[in-house]
Amino acid sequence: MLGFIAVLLACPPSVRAEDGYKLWLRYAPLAPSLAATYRAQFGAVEAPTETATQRAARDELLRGLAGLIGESPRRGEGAPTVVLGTPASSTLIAAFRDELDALGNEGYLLKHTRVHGRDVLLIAAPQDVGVLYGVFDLLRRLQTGQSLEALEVREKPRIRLRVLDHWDNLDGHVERGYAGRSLWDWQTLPEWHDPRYTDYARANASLGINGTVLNNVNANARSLAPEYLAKAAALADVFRPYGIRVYLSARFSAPIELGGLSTADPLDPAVQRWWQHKVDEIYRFIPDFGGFLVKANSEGQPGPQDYGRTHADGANLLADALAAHGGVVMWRAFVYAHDVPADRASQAYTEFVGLDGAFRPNVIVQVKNGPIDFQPREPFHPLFGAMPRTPLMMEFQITKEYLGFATHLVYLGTLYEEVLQSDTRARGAGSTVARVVDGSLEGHAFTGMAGVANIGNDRTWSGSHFDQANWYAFGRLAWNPDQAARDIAADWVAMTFSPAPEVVRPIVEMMMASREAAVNYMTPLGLHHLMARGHHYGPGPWVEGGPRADWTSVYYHRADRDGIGFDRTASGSNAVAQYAPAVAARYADITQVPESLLLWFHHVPWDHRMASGRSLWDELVARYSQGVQQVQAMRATWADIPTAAPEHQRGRAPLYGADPAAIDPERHAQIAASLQIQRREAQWWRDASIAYFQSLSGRPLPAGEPTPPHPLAWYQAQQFPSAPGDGR
Ligand code: GCW
Repeated sequence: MLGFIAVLLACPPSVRAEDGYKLWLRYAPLAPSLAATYRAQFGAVEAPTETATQRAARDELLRGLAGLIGESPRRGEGAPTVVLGTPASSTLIAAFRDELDALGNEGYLLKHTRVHGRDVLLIAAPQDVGVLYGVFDLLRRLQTGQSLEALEVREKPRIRLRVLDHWDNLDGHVERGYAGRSLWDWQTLPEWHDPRYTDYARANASLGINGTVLNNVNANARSLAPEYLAKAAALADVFRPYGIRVYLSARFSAPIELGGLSTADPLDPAVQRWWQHKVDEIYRFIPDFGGFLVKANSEGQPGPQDYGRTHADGANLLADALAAHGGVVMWRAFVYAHDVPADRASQAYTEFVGLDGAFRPNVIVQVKNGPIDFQPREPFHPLFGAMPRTPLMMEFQITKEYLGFATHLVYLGTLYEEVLQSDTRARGAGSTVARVVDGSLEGHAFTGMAGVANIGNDRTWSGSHFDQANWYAFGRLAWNPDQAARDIAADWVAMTFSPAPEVVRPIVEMMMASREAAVNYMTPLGLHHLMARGHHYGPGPWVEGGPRADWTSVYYHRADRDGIGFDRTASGSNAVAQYAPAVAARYADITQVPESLLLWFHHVPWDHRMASGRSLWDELVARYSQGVQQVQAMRATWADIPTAAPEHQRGRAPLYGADPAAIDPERHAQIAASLQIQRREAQWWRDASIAYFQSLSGRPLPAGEPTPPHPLAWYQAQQFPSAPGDGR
């Protein structure tokens, strides 16, 4: 009986199991020895509490320290005082004004130093928000077990707009969302401020994300109606202390739908007046409103071309209305017209490149990472480097529309890194996409990076534990696009699971190989757009017919008895010519193009000899099988990572130290189940794709390659009318 009571006391029923809600901000107790080291480095905390941002910074620091190293009555004795603030809030910090001035509005300084004989640890910044960012940086150092000796860190973001794009509809459905329903409860706003809104803001601020577009780019004009502006304003109020501005997607035809005008022509004075009044109204609701994101003349959305005007005319209309308020326009370049028979990969470039220099200074053109649509692998978009007089922002997709939804473990840090480190050669070697996006290549101060959010009301936020890493990696790269995907993964694992090397090492290896695994089992060797129609769930390399050719798979793979691949060289669509000559020459040459992009740029005979010595056909089959094997290897790695004893599971004992290589059983089991789903679906992709391509190539499978268990017709007959995230 006594024993039973002891157990009850040790595990109070109110303690929540690990469910992923806390993201990378768990602040779980560190190993006793590490905690003791840090405890000796943190004395009293001196922090201003005048503004909401100051309070957020102080509260986060105290929360983090309490969780990681514990409350200690002895804390403070002989340890440096932690001083938070700006030159305006602290005379001590004012002495560092010169150093701080160089850090801009959002930078910060972390410094262990002596001031007037006092031992201090400074978290200092020109503005309050920098102090908040500095707190998160310092806590990250603790969470990842880094030394604080001789701490001296100066940071400022390399990119100005670091935004999440939510494709959330007013009815709560999230287009291409696999994490439940929209986080925004439009029904209970503006009165009810769900605490999740604050945690969302904290998580974003921990990465330096400073903007959020609340609604889908396939926009409903009603988002701009007063009742929804009041709701958006309530969210803006919650986010403001965390340095996050609210933006809205604007429907180009809103003057007709909301204003009752007969036209949305950007050159019509009545239309111009309507937008000016609308923008003035928005700023009455949201004084620091960020601006508009616009999808126009793309996939059926209205736009300036409906009136014979250009994308620049459309963007400038909105830019002029926003300019006096300091707002911006993020105008998307994701366009491909219905009536243009050209290779879809070439259309955005064709429509935009001639508009270089035609946009107002507060317009930034938002370009997807590749020329088609967030495929498992694409070459970088040819617009990067091709519009030197126009600020271009990057659009990555964080939600995994084409990479296995929320169940497949696919770390996107490596995809983002591959794109950002691609060399456009626009101004000679070293003209990376990162340097286009951070403005350094052409000297632009107006810069941005957007990520299509993978966030919903699922308890894990992102639909799975590992998809949190993609939100995390996006945010870290938006702050500094030259960070290494591997380092970011290591930080995320340490913060999310445990800083024990036995945990970090194998999980980082899994993550680093995971995107290539998905490429292999879905679209190897430069293949693309082979998914099922509409919902995009699962393989559909046979998709043909329907409203438009470039929504089919056969348009992209062009496989027949002789070969496979899209000829984008001079003998084909010549889309390759949109790249700078040095890049174009490499991609156009079948002996130089990387095999990873072979079938993107070339139509290749099945007998073509690959680097491995195999024929293209044999290589294709081998890659599909390799992808499945890679997922199998991830499962084995995961199974080897032990789960924690119950006291660790409840966060009552240090994860690191007592049982260093342990993960709580809840998350371990859920991830194991996801990997099982991924294994099954990778096999399905392999088998269906091989069955289909074999029906065209007519070739036997290489020795040892298992025959797909079903005939092609079986795979083609599979229907998934309820797959999540559909566009509608
Ligand atoms: O990736 C595709 C999606 C659409 C999306 C579109 C876009 C918001 O399938 O659902 O629409 O791109 O980026 O506009």
